[in-house]
Amino acid sequence: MSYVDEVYARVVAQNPNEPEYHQAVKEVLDSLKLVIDANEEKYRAVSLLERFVEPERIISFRVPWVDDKGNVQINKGYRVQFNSAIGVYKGGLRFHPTVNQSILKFLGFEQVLKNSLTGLPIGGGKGGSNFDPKGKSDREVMAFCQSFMTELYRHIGPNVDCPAGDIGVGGREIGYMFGQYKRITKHYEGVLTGKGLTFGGSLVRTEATGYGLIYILNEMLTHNNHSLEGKTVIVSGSGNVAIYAVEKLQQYGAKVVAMCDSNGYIYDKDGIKLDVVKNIKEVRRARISEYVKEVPTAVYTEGKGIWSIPCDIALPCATQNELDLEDAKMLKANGCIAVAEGANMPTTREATDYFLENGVLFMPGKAANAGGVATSALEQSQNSMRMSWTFEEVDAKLKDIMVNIFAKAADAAERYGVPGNYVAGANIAGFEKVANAMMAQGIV
Ligand code: NDP
Ligand code: 2IT
Repeated sequence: MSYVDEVYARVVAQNPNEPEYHQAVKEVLDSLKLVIDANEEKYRAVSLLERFVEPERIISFRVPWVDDKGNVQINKGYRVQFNSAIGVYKGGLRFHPTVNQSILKFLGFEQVLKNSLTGLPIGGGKGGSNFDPKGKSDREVMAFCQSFMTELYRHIGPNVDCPAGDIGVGGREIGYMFGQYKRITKHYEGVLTGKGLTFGGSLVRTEATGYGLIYILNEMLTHNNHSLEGKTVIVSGSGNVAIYAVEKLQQYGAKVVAMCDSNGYIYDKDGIKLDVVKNIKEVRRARISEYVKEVPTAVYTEGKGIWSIPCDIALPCATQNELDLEDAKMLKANGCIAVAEGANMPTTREATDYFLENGVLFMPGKAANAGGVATSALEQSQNSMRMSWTFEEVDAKLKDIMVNIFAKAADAAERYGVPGNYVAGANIAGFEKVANAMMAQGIV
């Protein structure tokens, strides 16, 4: 058995019932095969791959809090500190009822390679809770965040581990957690990113993942003789990533015709009115179905099905495994030329392979959505310097980082004889830096 297959078999045997984690590891190891085979003896001698797939540490704790009716609620809390070879653990916190160890390990594993690709000195981690912020009052969300941080604070710090937002964790939650961290530790420091602008947040962090996605998409299209101008686009989700992807797409002259949430999707043939979506999602925290009340010419459909709408470009920006083989075939049949992942692992393995084998340009999440964490790292830098850069300065750095990520993925794909395969390219380029740092630091 090859070294890669051996390590994958070991991951499956030692981590039962963790399908998302298996999926992420398999995709990465498969595309690293060429690199690993070329260095097999060197890596085997120090069990590099076995260490690469094993989180350095997983912290798991209970989160008790009291709801508005006076009932005691208990949730699970986690932090996966995956790999610190190239920097302080960095990665988001997800609050969603589906959160479990498998999902956080897959996200932490992806984060290690993503953070490496940014070129910035950040290690990889991920955390969160099965708490569902949906339908909770502000006070309940605050009570939960304070309790969560009362345990988490002892495991994090600006030179230890620096969490940020993800699904269900935005500016409101980061604010409550920052307040509690400061209260407990008496340290005013950049321990979380995505903070409000009045207390250490960075301009562009809110927009960064969505904007970065479009910067790298634009780069991929340009290199393949296409452009965004006049293209019809579907963006799934209607959260932080989706909203700012749509904003930047519209600035580039593309037309977004569909968005969704977990209940259903909207189709607006005239182009999505983003101010309406922002008001529904960012202000009222309501459902996307409300859109058709304000734009009666649009259509709302309950349930899945967003990928059945014809488009030139598809950007999955909601959650893992939201686009499967059937969807991929439908997109291709309808003329889709490019897919870029705003979310983490939104495309199933079968669908990814289908795109790659059928000439659809495909940019994987660890490259495509790295603009968020990259701008988080820029926030950390500003906090350390006790300075803040202007919107234009941060945006220019973000654009540069995304252009560089494209170049790294494209170059690694070329070097290993799979030109245009940005999945392999991103995995290889991300891995090379981490592996090099791990080799240099000995058996730790
Ligand atoms: P938000 O919580 O802001 O938005 C998530 C969106 O996805 C919502 O519209 C939500 O709908 C939808 N969604 C979530 N779960 C499901 C589901 N099971 N089925 C269908 N729709 C669903 O999260 P973000 O926008 O921050 O994150 C979206 C994705 O981007 C995630 O995969 C995240 O890991 C990734 N990401 C985020 C970054 C960031 O900076 N925020 C950085 C890099 C990646 P509903 O409201 O109904 O739940
Ligand atoms: O998946 C991700 O990259 C994020 N949720 C952002 C992490 C961060 O530290 O900004």
